[in-house]
Amino acid sequence: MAKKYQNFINGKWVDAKSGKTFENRNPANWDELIGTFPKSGIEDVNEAVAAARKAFEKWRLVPAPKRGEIMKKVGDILVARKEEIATLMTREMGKVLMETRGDVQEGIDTAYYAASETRRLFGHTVPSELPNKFNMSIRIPIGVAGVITPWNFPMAIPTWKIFPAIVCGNTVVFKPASDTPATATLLVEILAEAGVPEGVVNIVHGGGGEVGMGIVNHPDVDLVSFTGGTDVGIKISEAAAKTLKRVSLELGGKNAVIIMDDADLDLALEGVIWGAFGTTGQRCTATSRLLLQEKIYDKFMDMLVKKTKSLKLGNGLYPETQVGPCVNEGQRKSVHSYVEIGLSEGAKLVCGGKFATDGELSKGWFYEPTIFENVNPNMKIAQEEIFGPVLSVIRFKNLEEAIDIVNGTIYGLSSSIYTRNVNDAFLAIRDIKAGITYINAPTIGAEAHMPFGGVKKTGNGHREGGWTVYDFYTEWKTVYVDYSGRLQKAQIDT
Ligand code: UN1
Repeated sequence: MAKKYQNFINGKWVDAKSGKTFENRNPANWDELIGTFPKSGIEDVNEAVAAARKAFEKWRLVPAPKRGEIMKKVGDILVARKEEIATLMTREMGKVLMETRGDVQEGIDTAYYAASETRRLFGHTVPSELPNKFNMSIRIPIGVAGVITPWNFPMAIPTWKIFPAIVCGNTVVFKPASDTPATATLLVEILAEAGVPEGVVNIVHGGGGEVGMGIVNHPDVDLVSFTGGTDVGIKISEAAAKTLKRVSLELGGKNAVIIMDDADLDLALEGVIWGAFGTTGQRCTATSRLLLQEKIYDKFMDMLVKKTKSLKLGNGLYPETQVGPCVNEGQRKSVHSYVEIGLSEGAKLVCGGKFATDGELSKGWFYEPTIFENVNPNMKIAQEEIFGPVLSVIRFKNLEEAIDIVNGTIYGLSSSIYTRNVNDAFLAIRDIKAGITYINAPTIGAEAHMPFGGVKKTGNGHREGGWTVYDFYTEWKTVYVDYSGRLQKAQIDT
């Protein structure tokens, strides 16, 4: 019997008020049911927000280092249960075990960073312009945070949002993607086990329309953090404007790797394969465009196609598997529709381009790793986020032209250049319009203690990760202490 999962509201596991449920199946094998989950509605959201609001009044008064002690425990439990979580995650969304272990590790790193940050959370003290007066600015918690997360990093991304939110003294209503509700539930169980008090973190399962937008529209939710598609991000931003919520958006990408003639091609090959086909291309940081300089074009294409054809698809639990399935039927269809668009635009398909259905693969959403060449930078396959194992290859003459191509999309998340020329590396750092630039490394591989996010339509200016995310989850209070014993008038008593 598959497990029956529940919402967690005010410290209690409960069904959706409507009693409705939805199923979650293994994308590598549809016959395997992971569990059933509550299909919640606005009444469940309301209850979770009320619980979070009530819990906030106590939680905000707990000294930050005490909140940090709980966070340290969360990290320790994640370490102890890493293998169990990674296995469940692979069954639930398909990426290979090595990667799901990495996903949990990102959560562990985020936990320990958050724990240590509770002994900093620095403010500023600055001199006053008046005598016997003291000026400082301090960070204060904001209130109830709505956290809406995608399925491609079912542990890492929720931890990037929930951990800084709660160590700053906020409380959380968490809506995970409906493709990865089991991993999300484990995370909430672990938070409770580590001693996070009731109501501080609540999870409400269900669809984006009802639960997600229910959170965004709720007048008692003060801030929303969302990772997902750009279209949805814009809708969230518009809706949240009505209640003047603070919103952090991590949206699409169309990340490119530039390979210069002088690059170490073996190193670049490994990076491109990992960036384009790791997580089956389902990362917002995935390598989706490959720019090859003229002289190495043919040689690198040969190496790339050979390697790509050798990739082993399969169930991510098997040690020999290198590429797992797409997460669900809709995603695989969408990937295939982009392949059809590429063909109709006149790009040349050099490998892949179809469902992978041999043997055991016939029961999962597998898609062959796909490469297009002769891609014009303006084609749809070179402009739109595909979120699957499809790589578009573009030829260029010089660095200036390459950087123009890289910058020629609406997105600006990750980017990379392979070169041995330090001058070219620094020109790329200066001129590529992206939140992240890698030198001699692929477009994926962000570390938890560094700012993460993008420019242009990849986001709205906030950063996750590192020290920067703490600006999102706190409000500044400015404090003046006048110890002169008389009325001092700023700007007037000069
Ligand atoms: C994402 O793709 O949504 O850098 C996040 C990386 C990961 C995080 C990716 N550490 O690819």
